[in-house]
Amino acid sequence: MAILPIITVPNPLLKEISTPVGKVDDELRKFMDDMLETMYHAPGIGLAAVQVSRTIRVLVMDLSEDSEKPEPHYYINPEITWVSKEIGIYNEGCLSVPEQYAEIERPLECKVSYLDYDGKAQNIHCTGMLATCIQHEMDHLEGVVFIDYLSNLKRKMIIKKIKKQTE
Ligand code: GNR
Ligand code: NI
Repeated sequence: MAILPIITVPNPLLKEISTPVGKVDDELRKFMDDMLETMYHAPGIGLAAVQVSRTIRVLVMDLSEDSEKPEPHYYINPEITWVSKEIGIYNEGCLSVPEQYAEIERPLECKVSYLDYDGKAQNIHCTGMLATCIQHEMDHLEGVVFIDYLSNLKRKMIIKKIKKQTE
């Protein structure tokens, strides 16, 4: 396993649309294990492949509490098939926007179809933190980061701060 470097805004890769995965094989599984290790190390609760510089439609997530045993989840070629009319607000962060947080509105619930670690098709109904996190991660696959929902001024200020931090 390996810890991969996580890219931060304004890296132009974060604006790319990720490509569907053709085949769930051992090379992909090894990469997803590295993504998971990178996410735990950060630490974070989710990670999209583009955040470690690979523009493929793969997400990893673990929403278990620190005290519980780990519950890794892998989502390959995920698609949102339904969203609720009800909207929720959550104070979101992102490993590609370090130490910056903002209240973001999203549908409270959604349904997602995807391939799992074994390449098997799955369908889930997401609520709570899972719904928030999976929508945040799926935005990454479309080249969208949560700060893209903020005003131009707020976004510019955040990018300026991060440029200073990473100089
Ligand atoms: O670790 C993360 N925490 C988080 C908190 C609120 C809403 C979304 C997230 S996802 C984020 C990890 C990340 O950047 N995934 O892309
Ligand atoms: Ni993120």
